[in-house]
Amino acid sequence: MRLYTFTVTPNNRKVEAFVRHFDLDVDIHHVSFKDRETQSPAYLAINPMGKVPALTDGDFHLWESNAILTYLATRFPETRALPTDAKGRADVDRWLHWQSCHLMPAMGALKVADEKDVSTVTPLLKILDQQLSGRDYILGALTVVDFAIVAYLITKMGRQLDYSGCPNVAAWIERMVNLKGFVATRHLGTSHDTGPLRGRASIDSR
Ligand SMILES: N[C@@H](CCC(=O)N[C@@H](CS)C(=O)NCC(=O)O)C(=O)O
Repeated sequence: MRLYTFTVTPNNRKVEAFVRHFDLDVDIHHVSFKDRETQSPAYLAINPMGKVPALTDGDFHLWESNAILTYLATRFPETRALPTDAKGRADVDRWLHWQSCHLMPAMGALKVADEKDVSTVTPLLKILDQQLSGRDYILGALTVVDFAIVAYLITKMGRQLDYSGCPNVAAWIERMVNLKGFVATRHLGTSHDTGPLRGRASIDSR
């Protein structure tokens, strides 16, 4: 299996961190979309979207980071990172869709905004905080969901949010960035997860 990735973005880092955390037998191949390597005919044959990450497993080509995470967890069941019962699996899908349909757009909007308005992100973090109450990880045990979601909160923008009103999220982020896979991908990132969580854009505690 080969993972095509460009570590400095959340969608890429979530997958590379997963591979490195569990020492999966996956060849990690860095491609740079900044140098347009993702637009080469050879790469477009793997991912016609011309984006990273992508995974090849023989002649099977898979793109979309969350699909890659669940595929890896299925192919490497020893990770125990993907529940197999119907409700557990639905719970994983719920949070993966939440990440791509709600968290990602909200964080993306913050990244490009001139003035940071956290009113879209705040309710999302509150919901995550409730879910993490009494749990070390989002579904209790460590799953693909933790990798998918934390990758968005340890970007430069994610670290600038004020988590004082979301103590469970703050504790979980610290737990996650100290996992082997995120430590191993830290040096490849830009300013992800350097320094403590700090408040600039404020999330109140109400
Ligand atoms: N929904 C996709 C998003 C993939 C994506 O947008 N990748 C970005 C980096 S995070 C990319 O390759 N951008 C380069 C480009 O659009 O040319 C996923 O989760 O994998």
